[in-house]
Amino acid sequence: MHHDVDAAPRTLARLAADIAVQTGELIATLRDRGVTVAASKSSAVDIVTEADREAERLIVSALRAARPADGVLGEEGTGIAGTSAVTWVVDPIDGTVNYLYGIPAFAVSIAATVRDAHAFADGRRAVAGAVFNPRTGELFEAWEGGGSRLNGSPISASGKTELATALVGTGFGYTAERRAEQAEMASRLLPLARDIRRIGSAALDLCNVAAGRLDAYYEMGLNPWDYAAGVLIAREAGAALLGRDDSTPPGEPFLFAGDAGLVRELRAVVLGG
Ligand code: LIP
Repeated sequence: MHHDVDAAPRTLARLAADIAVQTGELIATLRDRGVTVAASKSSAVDIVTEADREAERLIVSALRAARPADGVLGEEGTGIAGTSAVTWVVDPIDGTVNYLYGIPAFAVSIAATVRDAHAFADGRRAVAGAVFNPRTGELFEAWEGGGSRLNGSPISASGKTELATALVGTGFGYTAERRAEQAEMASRLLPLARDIRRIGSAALDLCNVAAGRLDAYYEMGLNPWDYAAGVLIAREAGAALLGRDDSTPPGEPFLFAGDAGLVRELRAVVLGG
């Protein structure tokens, strides 16, 4: 429990969920009207749409109205330093390429985080969070010590420990150099696991681990907004979150999620150990 937080984590989770659903409805409406690429970021295929930007404006406005002293960090450029112990870390559309192509695997991710130098690579730890996929109507939410829920019902990770029968999620970056490195990792893993899934949204991958739909997930090169809410939802559902080794916090460069024993075996394969 972070004693400086001036609201119960459960209250923060409800706020995150309410704004995530409201924003999800907006991006679904915008998608139905048609979406175009507004700009590219790290590469020609790392894209942002006007919907990303409009959704982030909605999230920031709603958070500032409800909790004006909090900070906000957003994928599309929001960087507000607050005066409270809480910084909101938000991804208005996680799974942007799926969103552009109309593949129904994208989500709004909103996390209330506090400073924690040891929990994750970005020096923050979510105490409450929500991930909402407007296409499936699935709202994942969690708060520290409160467990994880999917549309209000408790969920738990699979607890699978055997790699050979594990379904493993992963993702790939937006530059050719990184994708070549990630391809080598995936090629080492593919013969040794049940199968691999590349769903296209880190937030949904982590929620799938929390719901037992994936036995494990790993990715290299995620940003804090990709994982901030999902790691809390996965952890509160019983998954372990590990970095590139047991003394390195998860996040950037590596994040692994699942049963601790399974993830250590998975990590050794992926990293070529
Ligand atoms: C995406 C992540 C996904 C990763 C993609 C991309 P975005 O975030 O959720 O796991 O593989 O490369 O980073 O760009 O859709 O917000």
